[in-house]
Amino acid sequence: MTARDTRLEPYWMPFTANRAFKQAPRMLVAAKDMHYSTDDGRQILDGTSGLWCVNAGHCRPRIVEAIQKQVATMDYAPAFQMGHPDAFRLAERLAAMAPGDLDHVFYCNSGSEGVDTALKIALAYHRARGEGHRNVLIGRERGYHGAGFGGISVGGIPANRKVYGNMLFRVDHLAHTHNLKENAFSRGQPAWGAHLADELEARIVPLHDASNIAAVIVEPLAGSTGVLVPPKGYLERLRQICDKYGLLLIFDEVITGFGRTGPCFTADAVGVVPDMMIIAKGLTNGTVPMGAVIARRDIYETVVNNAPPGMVELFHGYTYSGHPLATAAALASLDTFEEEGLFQRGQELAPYFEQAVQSLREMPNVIDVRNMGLVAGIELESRPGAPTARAFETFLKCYEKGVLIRTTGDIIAMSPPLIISKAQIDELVGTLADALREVGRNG
Ligand code: PXG
Repeated sequence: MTARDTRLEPYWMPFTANRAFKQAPRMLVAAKDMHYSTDDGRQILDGTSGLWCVNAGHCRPRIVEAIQKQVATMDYAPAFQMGHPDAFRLAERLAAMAPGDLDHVFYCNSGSEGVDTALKIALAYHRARGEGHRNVLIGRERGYHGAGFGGISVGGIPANRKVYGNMLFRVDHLAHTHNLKENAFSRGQPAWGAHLADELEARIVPLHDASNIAAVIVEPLAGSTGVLVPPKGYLERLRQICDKYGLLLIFDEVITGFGRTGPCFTADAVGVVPDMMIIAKGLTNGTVPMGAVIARRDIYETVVNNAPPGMVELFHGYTYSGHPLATAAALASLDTFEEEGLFQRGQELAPYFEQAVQSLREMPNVIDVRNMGLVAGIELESRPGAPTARAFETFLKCYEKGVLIRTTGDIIAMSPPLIISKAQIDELVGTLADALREVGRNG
């Protein structure tokens, strides 16, 4: 039986136009390094690291072997009131990699669960400090924090609000930082926009009163809503204001972690230490689902030391927290990143990547190109009356031509594995340029 013989109807696909897909499916059947193979025998250059997660490239031997070995040795270990050594080893390594005194790691299975976990830890922390009234959570417009009710509430995506409402009602949002008039075609962090952080102090703190606000959560670089690169000084300013009013600052580094914007974390790239960091995706190189929250020591100690001895301190966790396959995959992924110097490699390639993607400004309908590290967003002017059509046609054309990109609205995102070569950057960007020209001819 080939993939083509498979009945497609029973699978309700996530974030997918199900009916259109099932009429013209795109099936991937294998992957190696920079490429996918399709069921009709084509090679597809992976310009998106899967969904922003396969940072070291596909089916890397060390990671594959570690997972195979682990599943044959101990398939599962209970996560509550029991441990296994790799969960502790991984926490120690992540603590060493994380900035500042972020040195306690709570495991979950996805970015969405990581977001829920961080928000709950923020509430638990303030309660342990005797400030349980601090329960307002501040997100940002155009923020994406996964698909849970917590994440969609602090997130800022209108389509989520429209269908699911805003079920965490003690939330507010900062304005997003996207501004084409001021920042179009910025290379790296835009110069304009640090002052947008001042809204936290000027509007949000006075409105809710600082004594009621638990935390501010932002993606240091917003990925899903179109690669919004933080203006210079913006995250620094958020940090200062959070410090001034006792608000926790949470960086959602689900997309930006593990070398995407340069160093391991974007917190490092901008020199800002948050109070908690959410990671997932690249943590296991996309192989086994895993997320985690890394919290500052004081947060852990405050919550833990506030509970009576012998009692569970944080009423939270998942059956698969620290799953042995995930910890094995994560340890092997960190080994691969380290042995191959992949974060360094990404940083060295970034100027070449920037030069290549910025050349796309000459293509039809392109109204912005933005980039940082090995991530780029190309914004197209929407076709009148048909928003998203241009970008999606471009995606389909690229796929026909053997290149995988991602689109959101009329924005194209590229986030290739850090093992990409210069020739492959040329192929990725060259193919996209051809596709943009062809789509431009359709109007
Ligand atoms: N936070 C951020 C910043 C994310 O980007 C999540 C949380 C949720 O992670 P999980 O593992 O629950 O999906 C994400 C996920 C895309 C795309 O192409 C982005 C994500 C997922 C799938 C596609 O924009 N981000």
